[in-house]
Amino acid sequence: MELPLDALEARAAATGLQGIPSKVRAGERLAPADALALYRSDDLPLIGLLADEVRTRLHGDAAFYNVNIHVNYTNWCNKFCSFCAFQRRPKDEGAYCLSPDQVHEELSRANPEATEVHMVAGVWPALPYEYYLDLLRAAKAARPDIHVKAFTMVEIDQIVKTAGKPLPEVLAELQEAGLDSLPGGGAEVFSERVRRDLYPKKMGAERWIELARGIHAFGFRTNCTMLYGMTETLEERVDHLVRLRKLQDETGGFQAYVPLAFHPANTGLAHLPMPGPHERLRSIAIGRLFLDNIPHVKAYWVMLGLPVAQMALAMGADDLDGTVSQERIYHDAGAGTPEALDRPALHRLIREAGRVPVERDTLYRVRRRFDQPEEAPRPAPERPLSV
Ligand code: V47
Repeated sequence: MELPLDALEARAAATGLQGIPSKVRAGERLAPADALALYRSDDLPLIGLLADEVRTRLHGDAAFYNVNIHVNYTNWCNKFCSFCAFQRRPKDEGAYCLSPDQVHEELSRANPEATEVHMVAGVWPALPYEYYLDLLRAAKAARPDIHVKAFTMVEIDQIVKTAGKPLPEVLAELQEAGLDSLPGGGAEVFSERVRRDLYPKKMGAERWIELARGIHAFGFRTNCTMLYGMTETLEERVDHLVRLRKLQDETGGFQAYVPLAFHPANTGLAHLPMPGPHERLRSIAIGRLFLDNIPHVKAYWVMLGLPVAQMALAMGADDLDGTVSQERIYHDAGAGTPEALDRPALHRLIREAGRVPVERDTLYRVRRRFDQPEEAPRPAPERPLSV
């Protein structure tokens, strides 16, 4: 139900958000100054309500998820980002690098219902180009019908350097070997100031954007992310969103925006607090309101925690990601969420939020819509939930 606009504007006027409800109701694009006002405002109920209006317009009562598997094929990494708990040097304790055969075995044993494997990892320049091609071939050999969503822009940058070939040629060879689409990671926050301070060995915004542009032009879909809650300012968060929206105007290649809350445990920034539930929900809602050209906003439950992910469905998110399993990046950084959720658990989360579970494939084609509630609700996951 849409509330009367004058009531929304009256509330907005009291909390410094005047004019924003009218723009949202009219489907008018928000200005960067509006995004900044939303980030500065404490009025989460109003921001969430506006974002929910946009979500309803786009997706009705549907909340999407997929059945997927995560494979973090190596934690060897030479980027040494201070926000990362996953990275290791090859001789460090806990370092690993899966062979293509091991990936094959892992996927052969994984959930037979999975329609997607999400495969990302650290960057180690000594790994040969053939290794990446063999990983993809191994995934497809184990599961010929699975959609392989793999490699962040940071990995692609390294693969292109290792291959010594132009991007389109590399993409064609990766596609031939089994690559179907790419996830959204590696963007962190586009601020050059934050990059120099916290992840100076990683590529800057210009290169990330150049690669995403080339990948979209080639024909692959990707997602996009923003890692927030480190030392970036609110202005820098807005600048990140502006750049994503601009690129999407140009290419249309982003399917979903996934705001990623910083997890400090076991990282070089362990003294920082994790963004609280209020901030996590606000980031979802602002993403929905500002990124008017990106169809989906994902509440990645592994990172948000289950209660916040569920509430995010009422504040602009239309997607929970998937069943997931074997995820290491967030669990190494202290995420208290379960290792995986099965389909009934995801359905329960979605139904409790008043939405209808819709299983999608990676490209958001609907596989099944579950209008009828399941007969027997399943018990809650055994591990404690993080909030
Ligand atoms: O690239 C790493 C971030 C990303 C931490 O596209 C951290 O569908 C918070 O991109 N705290 C990987 N964030 C995850 C990712 C992702 C996840 C789910 C779905 C999709 C998608 C993409 O996680 C990394 C980095 O930006 N990250 N360490 C940390 N300590």
